Amino acid sequence: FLSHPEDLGVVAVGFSGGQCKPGVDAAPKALIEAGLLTQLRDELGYNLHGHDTVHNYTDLMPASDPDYRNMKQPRAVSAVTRRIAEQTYSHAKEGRLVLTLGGDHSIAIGTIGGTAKAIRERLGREMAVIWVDAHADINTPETSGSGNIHGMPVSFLTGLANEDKEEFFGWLKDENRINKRKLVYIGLRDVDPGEKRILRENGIRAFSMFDIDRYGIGKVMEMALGHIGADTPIHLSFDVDALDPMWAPSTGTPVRGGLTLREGDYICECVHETGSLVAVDLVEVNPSLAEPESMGAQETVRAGCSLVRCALGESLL
Ligand code: 6HN
Ligand code: MN
Ligand code: MN
Ligand code: MN
Repeated sequence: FLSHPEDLGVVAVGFSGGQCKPGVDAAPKALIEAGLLTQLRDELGYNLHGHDTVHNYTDLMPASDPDYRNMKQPRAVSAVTRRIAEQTYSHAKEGRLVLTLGGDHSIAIGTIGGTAKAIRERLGREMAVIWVDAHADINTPETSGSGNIHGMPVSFLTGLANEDKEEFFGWLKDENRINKRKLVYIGLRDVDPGEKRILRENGIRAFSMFDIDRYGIGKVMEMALGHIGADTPIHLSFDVDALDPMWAPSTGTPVRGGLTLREGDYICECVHETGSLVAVDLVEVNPSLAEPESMGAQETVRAGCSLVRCALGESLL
């Protein structure tokens, strides 16, 4: 699906407005300083594009941003994700693999919105999304208890949440949306009651930690990729909190009982192995949440680097 599979479009997103804890905007810098992009270039052989800037989108910040339909900072998140969608779109339109380093998970409205549109235009295809997360992030503004938009991106992307006003995600069109039948979750263990109802009523395929314990990660990946079907472009959106806090403690909404680092890497390796990967997001690394002496921030950054390298083919012999 990629015209130049060795060309990698990088979007480094220093944005934290989809939730309330400062620090997640510093993740791209931390990941890059840990050597991630150098490794992708020197060890994995990618030609990097757009990697020189960490975007903070300050020019898009509204002077005032009161809640709307229960959403916190809706104008900022809408404007920033709209810009991100333009960025991922232009990389994907060139046939590049797109890597987005978040940032909180609200940014997936932009990353997926942009690649979905480019894949439709270039290939005439609907892309699939593999969402790896402790959470389902499929609250509508009305079902959300927190009002944090990082808990809502999938509802906007699937059209389960809708809004006409431009400044509140009204810019999202059908061409940006994904088919809920081509969406698969892996790693869920903290899903809100309203989200469970949405998953059930819409028949959305989800593999929780229960399924991973029952079947093992090997079988779960077989079933997840089987659901998507061979030869379908895949966007992988990986929330680092899918990993157990033992491996990724420095994140805004940690939940115990998660994936081992090895299981996370395996998910990424399997997706790479399909040859159908068109975009990867790594989100919710927040280097300022762990106690400095615990080394938790460094551990989380290292885990994030490992996931990205595996998704981009490090494990191939
Ligand atoms: N994430 N379901 C909770 C909420 O606030 O809607 C948590 C969301 C977490 C979002 O981790 O990307
Ligand atoms: Mn090329
Ligand atoms: Mn998430
Ligand atoms: Mn999460």
